[in-house]
Amino acid sequence: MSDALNPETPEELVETEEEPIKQRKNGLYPGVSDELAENMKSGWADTELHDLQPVPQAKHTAARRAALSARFPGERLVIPAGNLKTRSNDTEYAFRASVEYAYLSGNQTEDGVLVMEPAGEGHKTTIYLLPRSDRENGEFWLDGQGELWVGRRNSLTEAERLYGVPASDVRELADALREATGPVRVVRGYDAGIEAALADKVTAERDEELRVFLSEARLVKDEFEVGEMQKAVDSTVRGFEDVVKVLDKAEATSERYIEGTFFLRARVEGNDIGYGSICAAGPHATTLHWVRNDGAVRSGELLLLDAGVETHTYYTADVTRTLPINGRFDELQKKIYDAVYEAQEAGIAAVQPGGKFRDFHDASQRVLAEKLVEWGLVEGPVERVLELGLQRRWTLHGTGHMLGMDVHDCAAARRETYVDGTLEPGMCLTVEPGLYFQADDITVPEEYRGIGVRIEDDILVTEDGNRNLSAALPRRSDEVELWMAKLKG
Ligand SMILES: [Mn+2]
Repeated sequence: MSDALNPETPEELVETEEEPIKQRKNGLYPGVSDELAENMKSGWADTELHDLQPVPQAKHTAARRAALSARFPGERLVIPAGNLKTRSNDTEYAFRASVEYAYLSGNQTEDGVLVMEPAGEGHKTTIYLLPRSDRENGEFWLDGQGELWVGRRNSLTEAERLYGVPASDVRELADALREATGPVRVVRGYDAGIEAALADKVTAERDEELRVFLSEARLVKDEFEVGEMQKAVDSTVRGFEDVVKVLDKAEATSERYIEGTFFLRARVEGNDIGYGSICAAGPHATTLHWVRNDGAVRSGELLLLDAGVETHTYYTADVTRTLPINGRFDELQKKIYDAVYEAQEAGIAAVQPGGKFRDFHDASQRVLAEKLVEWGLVEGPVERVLELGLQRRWTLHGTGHMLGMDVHDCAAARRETYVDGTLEPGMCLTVEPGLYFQADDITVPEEYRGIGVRIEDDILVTEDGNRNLSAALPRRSDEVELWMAKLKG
């Protein structure tokens, strides 16, 4: 990429502490000749797009805003997208808009802010964005956020067409918010500038109520969201197939080959991976969030791959398969795998509308506790093990979570609507039991040590039961072997 060291870059564009490029607006750029400055103002075609259609989710975002409006009548609601975060010097981390903002607007642009202002019985919504760069004042090519550097933006008129709400210049928003009167709430944690402008008007308690409402609003997915979830899962299925096809290359290199292979699929078909891929070969499978992915991949061991593609609209899959690297489970691997499979079957069967969220966890844990007692790893009876939670030395984590725009979606929802809540059609969650025998666990026979198995699928609650969105990936041990044999050719 081009930077300050590039000899083509005029010396005066080097960012200094005293005078960051972003602040050098409205002319007077030392070292730029008047002739060049004048020359750069003109000779640019009008590229305004006149035939834009609304984004596909526009009618759904309108319904979501209507629900929010009804919950907070008469109050100004401020939902920021967030700002770029510096990685080093003038490079930034890849930007991901806040889910609250993307959910309500359909837009994902840095520095964007959605404002819902009380009007009549409801609210008037405005999306605040950085408009197209001004060619007259030089910001187009001299400012770090100039379109010449970061690419063409939508004009505010284009944004209105795309998102179905009026659009305004975000640079004027902080002042407007400072001057505004009346009750206001902001989604915190994304935009320090906007929060500072509202500092003496908001309280943490009231802002938290807004955040909780938006988290709970996402518990039940609408039709558009379910379609996006399926897209995310379908791409993820292809990513898993990609990985099986290159296991020999991973054996020749490291887990990184698996990570890179899945990432390629995620970037080509979606926006990104939904979370750091866990590419855990051999004993790494017993580390729940193994994302270093720098270990050896060995024939005869298992690969635990936990990965998900995120769609362009931010919906992510979250799928795990535990695969024999050489294509065949050995006897002990199969025994442990089949136990986890049985636990997952029991868990999936417990995902029912009207049932408790907790039911699938309890169903899976019971099966795993039974197996551990049966294998002599923990003393029965099973009821005692479950009551004391003794199975958890090897089952380690909860059996699943809500899934959507965040991999652990709806995290701010209250206990009574989520963890202690009741399942409803349109909810989407993972069922992911596992068994993990740490390499240094001397309470289990030596041959168990270093084996970790998890199977994770994405389950939609339907009117009459559930649908496994990731059913295209085989789960039963014999079907996994057949599938791998076919892919490896
Ligand atoms: Mn998960």
